[in-house]
Amino acid sequence: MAQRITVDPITRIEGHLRVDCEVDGGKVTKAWASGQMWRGIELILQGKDPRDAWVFTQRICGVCTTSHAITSVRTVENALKLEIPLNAQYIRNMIQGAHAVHDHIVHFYHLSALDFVDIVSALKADPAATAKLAQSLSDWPNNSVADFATAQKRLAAFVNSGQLGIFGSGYWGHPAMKLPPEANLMAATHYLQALDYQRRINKVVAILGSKTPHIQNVAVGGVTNPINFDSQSTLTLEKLMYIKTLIGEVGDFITKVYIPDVCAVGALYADWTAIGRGVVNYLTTPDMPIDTKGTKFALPGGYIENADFATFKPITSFSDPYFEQGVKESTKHSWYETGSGPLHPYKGETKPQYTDWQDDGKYSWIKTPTFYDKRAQVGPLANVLAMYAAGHARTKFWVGEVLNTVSAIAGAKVGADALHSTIGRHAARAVRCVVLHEELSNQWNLLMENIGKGDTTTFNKPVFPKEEIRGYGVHEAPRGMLSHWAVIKNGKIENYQAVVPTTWNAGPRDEKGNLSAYEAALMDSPVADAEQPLEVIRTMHSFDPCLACAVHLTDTESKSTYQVKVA
Ligand code: NFE
Ligand code: MG
Repeated sequence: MAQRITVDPITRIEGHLRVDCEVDGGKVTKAWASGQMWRGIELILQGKDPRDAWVFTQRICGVCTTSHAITSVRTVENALKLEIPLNAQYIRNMIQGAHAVHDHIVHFYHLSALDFVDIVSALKADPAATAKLAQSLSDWPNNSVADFATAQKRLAAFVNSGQLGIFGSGYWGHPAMKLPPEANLMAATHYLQALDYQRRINKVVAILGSKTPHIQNVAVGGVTNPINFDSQSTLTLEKLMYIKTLIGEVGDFITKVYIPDVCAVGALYADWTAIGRGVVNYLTTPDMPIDTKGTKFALPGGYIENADFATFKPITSFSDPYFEQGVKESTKHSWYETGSGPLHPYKGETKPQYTDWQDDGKYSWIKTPTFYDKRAQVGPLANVLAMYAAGHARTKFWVGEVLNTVSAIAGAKVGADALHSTIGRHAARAVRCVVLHEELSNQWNLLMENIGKGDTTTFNKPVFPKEEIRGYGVHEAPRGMLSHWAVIKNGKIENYQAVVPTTWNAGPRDEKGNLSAYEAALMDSPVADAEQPLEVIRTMHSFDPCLACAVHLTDTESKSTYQVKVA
């Protein structure tokens, strides 16, 4: 008989995600993903000055704050057909690159590695054998016997205190945990080291953005960082050199720790390359514009259908009609009025209509976006596949490196098809992280060169016409393609819609009943113990859910903090 599992909320994500599954014969046979809160930021924006929208939209999330800020100003700039000074593009690119590198490191180590790594088992490891294992993977200087012994003592003190704190609800000793104690100690030690490196790269965001989370330095028309090497209150040479140092410090951590760890987890959990495939239409946007008009990019993007590289269609500019015309959102299964069917975001409506949970009806606060009426998966995997299909040299290089390393550790050839999976999403995120890190250095060089030419411009003043204008902004955020859409009249916002990465991946069933990427990825997943659905959590975490973004919308009912219900 089928058993129903409800995990509500899923933890180690942002926001309130509920997942329901029916499990029969040890496998998932039905799945539902649901956003459990609503805030209505799209409605708050109506009537506001478009130059202020970024300050509000940035509050959609506490994680990808920079993403919503930058996307919002791009939206208004697109409506005004405003060109952006090169310095402003480079500074924004550096902020988004540094932010994403921080975000990807945190996601792997702090939000998801413990789905595969058993902290309690790490206490049984031999530090000398752990050092041997780690040194066989890379020459990272902090892989010494002393490093592992010290980390193990810290963990033991924590576990022996009897209060596991943030590690309290992990499924330690679960039958699906397969790493030997040494691999667990290696990863747990790197978990602690990663806390330091994510902080260093996030400093780049704080310096350029004046603070993080929630940067302060963007404006419709550019950025508010005056460039003047002679004044301490501006972006000085000293600050730029410090940024270069911070970028340099994090590079080795990515190539010598993050990449090898993901490869080792991928190889030792090779069965997870066949789980969690889900929706394999992939949508991603080009990003890091390197001209003033948004027509040339450091990083390509586009659409791939049905996991087939041959179908790759690039998105070529920040005003490409191919993207602009392809997006619609359905509310058939969401807690909003349905009206006459799916709507393009310029015409998008946000009229809440709560019905309680209905398996076959409405069951989520998330809307359901489609691209030319098809479901799409967004995120680092989509991004890496599109950059690969577009021939981006460094992406091709790093995908090759990762697949070779995984094959070497696994002792069997692992091909690109393995990427369409739960573990593939982690591998792709690591590839994206290193590619972004390299591009971050390039953007620093471009900025320095441009300032060297005597250009210190960072802002073009926006002027709003009386008549109605509309525009959209896109950005490849850490969790995937983000777009904002605005209709502006007489200098005021008439309509504003955000179609967010987690909205793409986690929206409920579409008009035709097709599953979201989250739901589809859960289908056929093994579940060894319905009371401890670790496998479900692994696949959900591989997407790096952000429900705050997905519904951009406060839970007024208090809920218990963590429950798994098996009916
Ligand atoms: Ni709230 Fe976000 C990212 C955006 S998410 S984290 O990345 O945009 O779906
Ligand atoms: Mg929306």
